[in-house]
Amino acid sequence: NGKKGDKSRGALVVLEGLDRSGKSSQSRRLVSYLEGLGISAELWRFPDRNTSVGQTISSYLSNKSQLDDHTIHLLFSANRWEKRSSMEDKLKAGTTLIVDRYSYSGVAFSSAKGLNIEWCKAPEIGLLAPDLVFYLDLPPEKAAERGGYGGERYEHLDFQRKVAEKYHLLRDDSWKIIDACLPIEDVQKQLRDLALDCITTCQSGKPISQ
Ligand code: T5A
Ligand code: NA
Repeated sequence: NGKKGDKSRGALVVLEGLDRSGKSSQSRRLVSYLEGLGISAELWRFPDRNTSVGQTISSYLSNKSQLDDHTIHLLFSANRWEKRSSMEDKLKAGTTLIVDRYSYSGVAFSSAKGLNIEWCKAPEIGLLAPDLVFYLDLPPEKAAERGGYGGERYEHLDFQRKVAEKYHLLRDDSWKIIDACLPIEDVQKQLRDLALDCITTCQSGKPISQ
């Protein structure tokens, strides 16, 4: 770090929250905003449904297939592991990654089904640690009203309530809790300044951690 000729690295910024909390809307806007400032930024999302693991996950989420709870948990994790080295390469090359869901989703959703939370965390160990996590905080009842749930496996109010409880156990120093009840543009304004601060910190030599 800090060696002459080293390119400053990008930031790993994650958006988390219940289904319909606005993660995809906000991630897209944030990437456009950063690009507009001339900052190299890319939008990533998990599950990444394009890989073969991702297609298995997608089929499970749309109720086209059944899998044991442990098995699907490990597939969600594998879907992050298969992207780990390309994420690291991007960050080292100076690109900021705005990631729509990450390990916190993995642990919150599976433990909400009743799986042991420590067991759920284990396969995430060694993945890249986010520099910043935006938790889009929205009461489950409000989320359910938004555009209606589309019928994927986890889109039920009682289950989303359990997921919200699990998310609250996972909160750490990298988290910023954002009031996701606000209008889209107001939420976006808050994300922008916090993301820029984080990018500056990463550029000035904060190491990538696991
Ligand atoms: N999952 C995921 C696991 O179980 N384990 C894992 O490891 C991972 C990674 C699929 C499912 O997989 C689970 C979690 C999920 O159940 P997904 O493909 O990311 O995950 O699907 P969803 O999270 O369900 O994506 P959604 O599209 O439903 O939610 P978003 O992205 O949070 O919300 P968004 O931006 O699409 O907005 C939803 C609606 O609300 C409106 C939007 O216009 C849209 O209609 N909206 C607002 N309305 C009013 N005010 C605002 N501020 C608004 N922001 C957005
Ligand atoms: Na989404």
